[in-house]
Amino acid sequence: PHAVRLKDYQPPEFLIDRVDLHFELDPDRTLVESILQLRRNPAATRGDGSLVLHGEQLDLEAIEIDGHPLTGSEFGVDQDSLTLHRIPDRFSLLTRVRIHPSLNTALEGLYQSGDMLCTQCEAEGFRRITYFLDRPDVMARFTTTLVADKARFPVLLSNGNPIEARDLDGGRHLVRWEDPFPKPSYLFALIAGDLSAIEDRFTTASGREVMLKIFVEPQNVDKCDHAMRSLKKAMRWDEERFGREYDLDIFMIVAVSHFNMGAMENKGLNVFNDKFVLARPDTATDVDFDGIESVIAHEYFHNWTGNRITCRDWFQLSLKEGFTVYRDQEFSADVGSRGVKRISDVRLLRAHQFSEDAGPMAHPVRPDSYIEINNFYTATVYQKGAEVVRMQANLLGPEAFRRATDLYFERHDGQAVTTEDFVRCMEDASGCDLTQFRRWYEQAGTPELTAEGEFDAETGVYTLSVRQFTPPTPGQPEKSPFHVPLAIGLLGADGEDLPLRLEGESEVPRAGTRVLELRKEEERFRFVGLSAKPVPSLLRAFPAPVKLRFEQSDEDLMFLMAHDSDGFNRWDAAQTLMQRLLLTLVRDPDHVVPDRFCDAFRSALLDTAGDQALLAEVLTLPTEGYLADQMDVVDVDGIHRAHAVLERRIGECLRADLLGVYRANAGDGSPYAFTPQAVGRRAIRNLALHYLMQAPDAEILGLCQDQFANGDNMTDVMAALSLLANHGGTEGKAALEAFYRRWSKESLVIDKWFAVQASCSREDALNQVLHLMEHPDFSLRNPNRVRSLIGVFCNANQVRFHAPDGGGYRFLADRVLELDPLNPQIASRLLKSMIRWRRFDRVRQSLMCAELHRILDTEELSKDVYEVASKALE
Ligand code: DPP
Ligand code: ZN
Repeated sequence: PHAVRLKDYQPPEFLIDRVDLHFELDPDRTLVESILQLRRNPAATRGDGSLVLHGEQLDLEAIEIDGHPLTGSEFGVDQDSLTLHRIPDRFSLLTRVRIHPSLNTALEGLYQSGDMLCTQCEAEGFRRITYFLDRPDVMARFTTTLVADKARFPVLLSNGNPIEARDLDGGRHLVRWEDPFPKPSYLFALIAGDLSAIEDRFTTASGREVMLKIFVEPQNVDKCDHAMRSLKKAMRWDEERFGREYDLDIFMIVAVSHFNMGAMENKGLNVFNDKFVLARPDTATDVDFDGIESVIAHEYFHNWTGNRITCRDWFQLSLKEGFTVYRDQEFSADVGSRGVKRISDVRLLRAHQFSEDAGPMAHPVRPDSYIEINNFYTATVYQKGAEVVRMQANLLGPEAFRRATDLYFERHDGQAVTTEDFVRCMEDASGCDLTQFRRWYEQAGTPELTAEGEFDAETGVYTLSVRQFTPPTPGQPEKSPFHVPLAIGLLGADGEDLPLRLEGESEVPRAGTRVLELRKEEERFRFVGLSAKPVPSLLRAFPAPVKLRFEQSDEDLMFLMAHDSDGFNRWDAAQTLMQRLLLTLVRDPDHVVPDRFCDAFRSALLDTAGDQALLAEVLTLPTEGYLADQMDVVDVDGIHRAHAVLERRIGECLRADLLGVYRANAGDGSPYAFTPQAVGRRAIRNLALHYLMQAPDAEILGLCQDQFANGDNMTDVMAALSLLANHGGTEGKAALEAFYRRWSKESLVIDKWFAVQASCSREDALNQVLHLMEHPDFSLRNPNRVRSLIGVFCNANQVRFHAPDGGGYRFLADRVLELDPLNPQIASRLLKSMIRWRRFDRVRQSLMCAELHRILDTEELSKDVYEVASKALE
């Protein structure tokens, strides 16, 4: 397999103005007739007179140019292309191919999910449907005609507006769709099935009436209300915040149960993993409700950031994904709790993106090469990409940023562009110089800031020195300094923010946060006019995706935890304190958890003034995985033990207070509501139960069993089930059995049942997982099921996955090799849990290495798995 490089980009030699597709749908054998209107691209250099179209796994039955069938010498076909020799500058190409949806286990192109047929074309799936220039800078107008058996497939959907529907002979029917907007092939979609829909309407700001429909399998029609509410909220928000209106007469969402990704923003016809559509209070948790709201918004927002304006090539993926993630994060912050949203986004970034940046697959937000693009739908492109947009928004300020996005939409509507075009709009609308800032797109790696503070009591000057260093990443041994916005505050002895006046400034600014800009490798900031040594609060609201090293005493951290006006930094101070204590416990198992830690924890717990959801975040320990990232050599068992010791200690020494919090936050009998207040109440209550259950007596166990049996919503039931399963014994077993009996018909709930067992840290976890692979409900063909059992075990059960006998590694490699021929995307995604092998001790290193070699030595690996395994071993 060879790498594709950004520097080799060439504009397409031909453009496609119109596409007419005609499908005769059949799960085993679908006929696809395509008529393309092609013309030479005036902006391209002339090649050798032939044209190569993409196409994979297509049985070609007919081919014509301008109505004339081609002879064998006029074209050539191989595994992944169709070459036309000697072509005119403008012509119409007809091809007729057969494809086989029921055999398509990769879930790319047209495939079967249960009884329906559906498509996934991003990034390069359209070439499995017909011959095409399957690249995002070829934008065409599509008309799609679908013909199928009417009883079996009464609903036939594609992009755009429906323009014709009629019955045909033989029990078949025909539906025709027309999409007036030019689009790249990756945004094509079709759906055929026996589906039910809920409907609603939306009137846009300019008075356009839009029909909204969510299609699901009939048994799920009672689980769509939350998705519809979320959609309408997102549509309104995008009008208000970004001035973006919807542009077709109909907007459709379809829930599919076999899906590689979260969801897909196809024009006018978003196709979703059903996990991000279906929710009822008794089947879905608060986390699920939250995920649905943000993924519905994300895909809807793509209509402008992705569809109307798309990517020139796949190296620009973050142009649409980073920006759209930023937009969905802002949406969630506006409709929910901004502080909690920021914390959970940063938690995710630190857990996944920072570790990606520190591993063998590290790449810039705009990568410069790939072997398989599907491997680059990453935390770096998505989450770090969103941070890079956020930094620009903050550097410009809200008004200039809005002018800049308006300019972007106006200047590039209907085009396929680059991240450079985006940054230029930011500059042109604001006058800011982002020359150095562009390095955030070009250089991989997480910058490490080292800060030092010094107070001179005589002059009243506080000097903050900041150095930046970015460690080498594959292919980038040396880095240039980044342009880093630093939002900081200084607290006085009373806990209030002080005014931050830099040396040389005559005016005294208002007290509060100030944004400094770090551009050099090392800079010094001198704050004057201070009467006593302040307590610094650095990186407020996390202004840049960086790591910070700053020696701050436990006392200062506790002070920040209690007083910082920035909620994010109150949380971060608590996390740093807990992390310090946990790492001390890892190094020294005899270390005693100090009383003052429990006191600080208690006073935070009993502070009823604040937001409960925020409090739950503050009082949640860093995960074992995150602690692992803080060590030079991961001590898997030490971390697990330390984590357990601290959780048990909290449960014991705060028993009465935790019980009080548990009781005080019981529901008031009103029905489930997905509001920030109600979510916060459940979060803090379940966190209290979590600590109490670390060393439960009969009373606590009884509470947990009662919550499991009588909880009226899945958030509470799942919290209790997970605690009981970890507790084990007859109680754990009984709960798991009861849960399965109750929910055996609800596939998304059964995913939770698999996941809870896969994440169980009991010693026999791997055996349990192996046993569950034999369960009649387990299937390697369903990505959600694979992720629930195998993915959760390998990623969320650190101590068992990394068992010193190598059993976890062998298990993962076996699964990767089993999955690769079926679904390479899912196989390679799983394999990523083993690529950071260098961070472990020698024994584990060699065990992981051996498994990676075993994979790499296997014949006929997919490009997906080959790329990950080979880069891991480089
Ligand atoms: N559907 C995926 C997403 O929205 C890829 N575009 O992120
Ligand atoms: Zn997206």
